Amino acid sequence: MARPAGAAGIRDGRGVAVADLDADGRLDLVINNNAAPPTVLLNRAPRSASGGHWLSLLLTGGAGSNRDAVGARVRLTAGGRAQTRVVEAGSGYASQSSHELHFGLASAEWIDGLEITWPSGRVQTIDGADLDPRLALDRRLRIEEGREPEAGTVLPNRLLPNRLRPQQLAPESTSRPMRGQ
Ligand SMILES: [Ca+2]
Repeated sequence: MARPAGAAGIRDGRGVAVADLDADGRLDLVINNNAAPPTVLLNRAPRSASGGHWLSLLLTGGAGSNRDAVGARVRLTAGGRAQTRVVEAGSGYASQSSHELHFGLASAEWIDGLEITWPSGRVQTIDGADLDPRLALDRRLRIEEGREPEAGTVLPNRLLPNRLRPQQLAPESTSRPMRGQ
């Protein structure tokens, strides 16, 4: 799929990291190249007709856990489906993906619930009914161990350093779903 997606290249790629660099709900790629600048691929896939909703969680561990919450497991239930993600470190060669956990929610309009198993062993459950609807969809949300998400924990919709934007951002109007430099 690399060529039709616009992600094929002749550089000597080594590591690859996954992150939603512009926080638009579509996961992007950074490829670490040997003796060459990295390749940044921004995902420009059309928004799904099913809604394309998403939620991204950045966990902060408390007492008994590491601060980046590496090893935490999140089970999210929405739209009649359960998804599980784990905060990982060192999952790729010479690269590190974002610690944020990305959940694709398709047409789901709300979160039924979250269950977080922290590295400390604490199991934290969050009822979707208790979640402010402004927090629950199409957002980056920070959750601190043992605390309920609040309005102030919504993160800015931008991870990409401004200095990268002029060279690396593909125009929104591109017809290809992914485009590289
Ligand atoms: Ca993105």
